[in-house]
Amino acid sequence: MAETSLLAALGGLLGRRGLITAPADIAPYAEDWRRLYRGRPLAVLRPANTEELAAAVALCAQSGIATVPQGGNTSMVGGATPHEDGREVVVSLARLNRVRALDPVDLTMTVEAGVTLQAAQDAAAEAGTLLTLSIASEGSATIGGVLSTNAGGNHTLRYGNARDLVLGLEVVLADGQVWNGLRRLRKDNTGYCLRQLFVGAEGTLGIITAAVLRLAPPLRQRVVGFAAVPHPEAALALLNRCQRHDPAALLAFEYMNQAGMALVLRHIPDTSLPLAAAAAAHYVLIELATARARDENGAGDLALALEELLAAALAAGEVSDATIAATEAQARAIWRLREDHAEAQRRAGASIKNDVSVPVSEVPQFLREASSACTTLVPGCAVIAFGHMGDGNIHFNLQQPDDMAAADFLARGHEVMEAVNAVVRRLGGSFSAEHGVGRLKTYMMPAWRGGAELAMMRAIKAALDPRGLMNPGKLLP
Ligand code: 2HG
Ligand code: ZN
Repeated sequence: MAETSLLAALGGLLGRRGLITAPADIAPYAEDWRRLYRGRPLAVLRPANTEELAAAVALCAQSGIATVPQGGNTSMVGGATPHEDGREVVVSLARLNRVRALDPVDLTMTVEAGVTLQAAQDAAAEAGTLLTLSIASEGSATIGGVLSTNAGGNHTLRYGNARDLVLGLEVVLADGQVWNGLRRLRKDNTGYCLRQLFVGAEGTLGIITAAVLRLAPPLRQRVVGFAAVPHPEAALALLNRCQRHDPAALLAFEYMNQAGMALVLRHIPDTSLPLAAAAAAHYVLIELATARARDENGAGDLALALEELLAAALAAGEVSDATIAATEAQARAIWRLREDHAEAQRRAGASIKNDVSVPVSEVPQFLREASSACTTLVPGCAVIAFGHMGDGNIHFNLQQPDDMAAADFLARGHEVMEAVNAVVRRLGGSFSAEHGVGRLKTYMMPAWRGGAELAMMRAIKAALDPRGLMNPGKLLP
């Protein structure tokens, strides 16, 4: 089918709301959040339901047109941005936005791919349950995207990654077939675990249209603390202290350095440091939470527990200053200091991002070695290091030097990422912790996942998408 007849057929199938072809309307779907890539898709498809999407994928396959699924378009690695060749359509899942079912007894919810993570969290909370996944971009990121990238975020140390929440999936396959695997069972040993193939596949094997997610009982107490620490080793000792105190209470343990905090305070309105002392070199955010209520005598009070923990850490020299949020608003303000790092970096100019993980115990060593490697390579650049220290995932990002053009700085990207990756490799870590491989990091796959591992991935790709029409050029080199 020629492109014009394909577009006519897609128009007939999806209707006016379901097909976008005007260049101005396509533009927002053609560029990634970091503005690293700008593609030229043939069209943007906005199907109203799974059946429409399946039929559209079949039509595109007949014409040899590839599909690029897109949720909230918050990828940090260009995973949802089309190429420049005009042989791809973007598939927006935005209209698949229903919570199909929620069962507070089973503790499961069945939710469509286009529902934002925040809307899914809200629906779970309204039913007196908890959807445990939490990421900075949850207001825009969608269920389809967080599953396709196996997002991690703030609560991994307690509840695992997106992958760990998936009980069932519905997927549109490369030829337009629909696989309905929306089972909500905790035990189901019936061969290969197909759903896990699609989680983290970044849309290269099929398009996730709905999922059954595992829920948790709601948290009855939550307390957020914020502390200045003298060095990363002290942060690690504090993490260890929290875990020894009560591993079941720790919900989040996040790290931030001074340069990142300075960017947030400069670029994000209405932010301020909640500590009395002047700026410190390193900060941590600690959140404790439990499903247990405190009893009338105050036993099991988490705020008290955190106060004692921080006092002991202060005495041991692990902490130089600390505060505990007294209200919901204060807790939210502390979390904003951490979660607005990405937005602050975007407003500040060009950045090179390394979403890496190392064993938790190696985080201090990693920070030291990677910082010295990068500042040697690009003198004057700011090291913006922050992230999910409790699970070993650090966002080791660099900000362009004041006296360097953005393009010149970004041209050093590969070199810088290789220098960071060399440290990560030495410490037994991963070059892609939670954002995925996308388009940015495909070239790294052979060096990190070569041999039998990459061969198995290619075999799976060839079996499920023999013509290479599912998000081509992403994940696999
Ligand atoms: C976060 O933890 C996100 O805020 C974004 O994963 C990290 O901008 C980044 O590198
Ligand atoms: Zn993160």
